[in-house]
Amino acid sequence: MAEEAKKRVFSGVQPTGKITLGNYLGAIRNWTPLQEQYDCLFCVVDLHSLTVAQVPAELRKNTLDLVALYIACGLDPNKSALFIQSHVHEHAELAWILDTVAYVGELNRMTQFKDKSRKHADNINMGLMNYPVLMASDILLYQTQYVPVGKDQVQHVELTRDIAERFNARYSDTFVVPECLVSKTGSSIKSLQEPTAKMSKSDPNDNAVLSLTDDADAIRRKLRRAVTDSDTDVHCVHHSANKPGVSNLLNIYSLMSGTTVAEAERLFEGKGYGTFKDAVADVVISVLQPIQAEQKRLLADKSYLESVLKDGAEKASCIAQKTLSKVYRKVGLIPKIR
Ligand code: AQP
Repeated sequence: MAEEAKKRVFSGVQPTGKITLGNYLGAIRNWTPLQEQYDCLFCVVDLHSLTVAQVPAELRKNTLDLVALYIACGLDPNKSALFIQSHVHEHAELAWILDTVAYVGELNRMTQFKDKSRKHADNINMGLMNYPVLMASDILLYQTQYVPVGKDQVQHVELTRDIAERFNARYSDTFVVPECLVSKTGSSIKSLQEPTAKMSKSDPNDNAVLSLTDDADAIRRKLRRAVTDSDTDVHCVHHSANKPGVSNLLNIYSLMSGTTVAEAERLFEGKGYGTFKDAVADVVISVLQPIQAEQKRLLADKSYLESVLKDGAEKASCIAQKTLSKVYRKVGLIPKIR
């Protein structure tokens, strides 16, 4: 009997700055176990990052740093295709076709577009509005079944489903309609300074963000300064609206140590915030230090990283070409004469 084809998983992170603990717990860390079961493609979505102003040299550095970080976090190039979005030109080409299927009204309603338009009022470019269409292209190009993302990206995956269904209804069955995989616990890590807002790598307040490359001193300092509450004891209901700061730290502690939030609460019951924050720092440092060492080692081996990226782009291109030529045929474009 023929072996059943593995279902496909696609996800990516933008190289827009230092990768945060939110990106790690909401996305990258959850990708690693999926490699055993699915046909996985993980991408550094550099084209997306151009929707906000980037310094070209920094973008190049951030992109390679992120590739090395993926591997250091446990993504295995022998199991998954690891590649850079701009190395597979079909992403941008399919996005153009999908642009003719997506409606301005629905793009206008996207929360991220509204947030980023507010934050970058001097640069509300078409790319910022089109971001979800490029993301739909990333996903649909690979006939993806599952998209593991944090909560903030769920709206975009839902739009991707709408676009896929609309295209399929208009031109006959073409795309797999993907589903979100959102982890129950790490899907929304909050800012250390404003714990009702998400932790974001583009946050201008460095104290609000735990970056995966922060050294032990920085991690401890930022956690000590993290906003908690006026009480002195830790006894919070998880995700309590009254104690979002403590709730966020308990969530981080539990995810990084492998205990449940209830166990963590019991452990710190009656203890002051100072002891609690130091314990959170200890566990964050102990998880991040080996990742940082491995990332550093990989970055020193440029030819290895290049070979990973070459293989990843080849594998991705193979699938992408098939989907794009099918799409071009369906919409009525004449295939190139070879
Ligand atoms: N705070 C978070 N908690 C859980 N998951 C998160 N993700 C982002 N922030 C958190 C998830 O990380 C993946 C990659 O995100 P992205 O780089 O594509 O863009 P983003 O969602 O806009 O992330 P940032 O950090 O906020 O980037 P900037 O500041 O550049 O906009 C996604 O799966 C996302 O859900």
